[in-house]
Amino acid sequence: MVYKDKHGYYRFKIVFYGPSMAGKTTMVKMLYNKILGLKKGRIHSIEGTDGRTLYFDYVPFATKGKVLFDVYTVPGQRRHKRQRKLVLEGADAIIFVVDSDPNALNENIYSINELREFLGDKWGEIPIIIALNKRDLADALPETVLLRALRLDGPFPVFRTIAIDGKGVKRVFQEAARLAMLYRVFPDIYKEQLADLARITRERIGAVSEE
Ligand SMILES: Nc1nc2c(ncn2[C@@H]2O[C@H](COP(=O)(O)OP(=O)(O)OP(=O)(O)O)[C@@H](O)[C@H]2O)c(=O)[nH]1
Ligand SMILES: [Mg+2]
Repeated sequence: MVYKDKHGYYRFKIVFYGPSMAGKTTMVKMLYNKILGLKKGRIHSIEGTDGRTLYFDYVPFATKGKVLFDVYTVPGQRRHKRQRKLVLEGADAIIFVVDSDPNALNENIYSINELREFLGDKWGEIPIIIALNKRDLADALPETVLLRALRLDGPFPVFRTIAIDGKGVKRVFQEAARLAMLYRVFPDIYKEQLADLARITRERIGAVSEE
C-alpha cells in the first residue's frame, strides 16, 4: 500500500514474482548496479550457497520527486510458499518473471497459478507486468506459447528481457512504477488503461478480438 513516510516520501512496493531460476534476483541486481539513475539504498539479498534466494531481496530506489519504490523479489523454490505470501503482502505492482527455458514450463505454470490463488479478487486489478526472460536461449519458447500456457489473456503488459545482459529490464521496471502510481493515485485513469492493456494482450496472444 502506498503511504507517506516520516521523510515525506510516497512509497510504492514493487514485487518480482516467478519460479526459481527465472532471473528475478539477476534483474534487481542489474537495476541496482547498472541501470537506474535513481538514488538507491543498500541492497539486501538473503541467499543459500547455491545463489537461490532464501527469504527475499530488497532494495529501495528513490526519485528526486519524493517518491520511493521498495523493490522486493520472492524466493521461487516451491518450498518457500509462505515466504512468498509474506513478501507479496501490500504490493502496488507485481513483475512476473517467466523463464523461457522449455524445461521450466511447468514451474512457470505452477508459479502463475499460485499467484492467482494468492491474489484472489485482486487478480486482473493489481498491475502485473510480464517479463519473458532468457530470450537469449536458442530454444526459448515462443511468446504466444508461453502466454497461452500461462493463460495470461488479461490486462498485462508483456516485455521480453535478457536479465544477464540487462536487456529490457529498465523498461519493465518503468512500466511497473508507472502502473503502481496510476493504480494507487489515479485509479480512474488506471481503469481506462486496463481495458487497453487487456485488448493489446489479447491481440498478442492471437485470440479473436471482441471488437
Ligand atoms: N541465459 C540466461 N540466463 C539467465 C538470465 N537471467 C538469469 N539467468 C541465470 O539464471 C540463474 C538464476 O537466476 P536468479 O536471478 O538467481 O533466479 P531467481 O529467479 O532469483 O531464483 P530464486 O531466487 O530461486 O527464486 C542464474 O544462473 C542467472 O545467471 C537470462 O536472461 N538468460
Ligand atoms: Mg532470487
